[in-house]
Amino acid sequence: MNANHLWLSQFADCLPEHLATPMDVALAELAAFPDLPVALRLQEDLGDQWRWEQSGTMEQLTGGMTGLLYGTYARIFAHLARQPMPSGVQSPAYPLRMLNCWDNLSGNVERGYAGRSLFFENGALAYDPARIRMLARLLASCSVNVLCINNVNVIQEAQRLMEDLLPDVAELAALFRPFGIRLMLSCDFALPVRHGLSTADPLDPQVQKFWNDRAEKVWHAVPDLVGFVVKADSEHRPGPFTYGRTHADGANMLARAVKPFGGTIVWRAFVYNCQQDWRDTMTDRPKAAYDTYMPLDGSFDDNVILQIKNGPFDFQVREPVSPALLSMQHTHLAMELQLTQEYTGQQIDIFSMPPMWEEIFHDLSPARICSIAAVANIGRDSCIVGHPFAAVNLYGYGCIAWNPCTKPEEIIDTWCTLTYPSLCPEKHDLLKNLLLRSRRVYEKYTAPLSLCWMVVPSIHYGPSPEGYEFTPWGTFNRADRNAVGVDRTSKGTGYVLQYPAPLRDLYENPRTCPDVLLLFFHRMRYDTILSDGRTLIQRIYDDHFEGYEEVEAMEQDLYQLAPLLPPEDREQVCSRIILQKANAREWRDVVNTFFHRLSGIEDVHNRKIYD
Ligand code: GCW
Repeated sequence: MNANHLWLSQFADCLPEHLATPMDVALAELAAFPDLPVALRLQEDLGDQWRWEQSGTMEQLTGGMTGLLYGTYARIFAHLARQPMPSGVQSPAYPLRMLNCWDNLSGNVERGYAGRSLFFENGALAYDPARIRMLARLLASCSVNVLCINNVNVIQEAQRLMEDLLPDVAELAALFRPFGIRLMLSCDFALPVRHGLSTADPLDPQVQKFWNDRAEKVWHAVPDLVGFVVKADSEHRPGPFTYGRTHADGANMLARAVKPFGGTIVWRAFVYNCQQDWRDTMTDRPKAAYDTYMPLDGSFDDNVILQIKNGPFDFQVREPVSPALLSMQHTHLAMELQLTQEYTGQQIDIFSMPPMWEEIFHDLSPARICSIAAVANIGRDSCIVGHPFAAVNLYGYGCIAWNPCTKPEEIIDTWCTLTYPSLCPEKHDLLKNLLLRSRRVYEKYTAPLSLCWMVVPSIHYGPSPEGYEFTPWGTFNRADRNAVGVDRTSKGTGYVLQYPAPLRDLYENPRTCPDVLLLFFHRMRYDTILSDGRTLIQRIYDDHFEGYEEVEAMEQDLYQLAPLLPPEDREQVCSRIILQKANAREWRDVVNTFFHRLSGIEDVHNRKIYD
């Protein structure tokens, strides 16, 4: 594999193999651009930071070891995209810019749509070092600096990564190190039990000793490991609840074990009752994270980061910001995004995420969190990310992890320029606009008005209006012949009360609640008149029809673009848009028919809805 992939398309195909430091990588990258007269000046204490200065025809980049690397990529990108360099010291918003891989040791990737694991096969580490270097280069070029290599569901012997496979993990870590990328491991809370202890109770001294010893072994093998990611008491994973302990007890026990080595515990807050009785209307899944963690605010150790998904459910097409992210004041918080398109088209349908992230950061001040993480969308497929355009999400994630205020237009524009430099301005804009609107289009044909979870259970692709309705997952729409949605206002489940003002008041009132979030917060009759004068049912019909038509328009745009793309991308893009169109048609007809049958209300435009 060479660099003619993704956004490094104009870079040297390969870097020399034995580069020891990020500065070596920076120099090697610059060597391919002899027109750039950039001198690098190392100032160790600057770390990730860098500063670019010009005097006459000479340029100087000053930075810490990794800062020089990031500054170098910024300089080359600016050169290729013909953009100015920023002045002053550049520093990242978040010191840990994490990518979480959900890779299993079997080689399978949970919710992966880009092929098998880049790291594992058959229960062991198995990779092509050249590919790993390529991945490291891609990640470093967009500032990602932490990689958790294994699935948060630690299954199938994955515990061995902290046992006999540690030397192999160390070898992999060495490949990433020159690119300023450090590894993390997901760990199983019940590991002590696997080693013969009768308990994993975090307050048990034997358990504490077990983890202290384990941490010593792990850091001995990989001295710059960032730490452990933990999914506990979530979707049947073991955790402190089994022993009547809190999540602060569990996280702090691990945090104390890793502290002597400078380690961090990233504790995931994805905790809810996944065995809910659908008859129970009092339990409301989105309330779970806040209810579990707010009482613990302030009781986590300094080296614990609580990692909270961006929304209170689970990476749906649209969700409000998780109230736990907005409310916890005395805990280090990380926000978790999902690049792999589990609910957002599975790298078949085009879904460009930066516009969605901009909305999140509209409600969530970037300073509320101290780190950021994203579930990776990478795998062994030739283009690494499944769909060539899905690369904009990986690249874009790096951009916002460095600066969450980066505009979606800027991210997508630069990505298009770097990836497809030969497009004329007209075609460049065609692609850029297609990507910019892709999320809204997908939302219209799958989940208008935040009508989420009408998806085929387990696989999460394609429509199934009642697929989750009578299941234990807490994901109900409760559609009947008159109305749809769950009342999450103060008169309903009370979820809205978890928000601080003014968001709480905005969402509480259906007249001020943004249309796109209406059915998240409110149960509404089909004949309710919405802000634009249309009824709720008409909006459901219209959005599904429009969504499909907009996919047809995207297809036309792609047929104009396709001949100009590299052959491999052309083939992928053209075959996938056909699948996307079939998917959109299915969503349109299934969901419209479902509501038509239930409500008996006709489409005012008399379009074809099935009986
Ligand atoms: O949405 C669910 C996914 C699971 C995932 C889980 C999580 C890794 O369907 O596949 O497990 O979220 O985030 O832990």
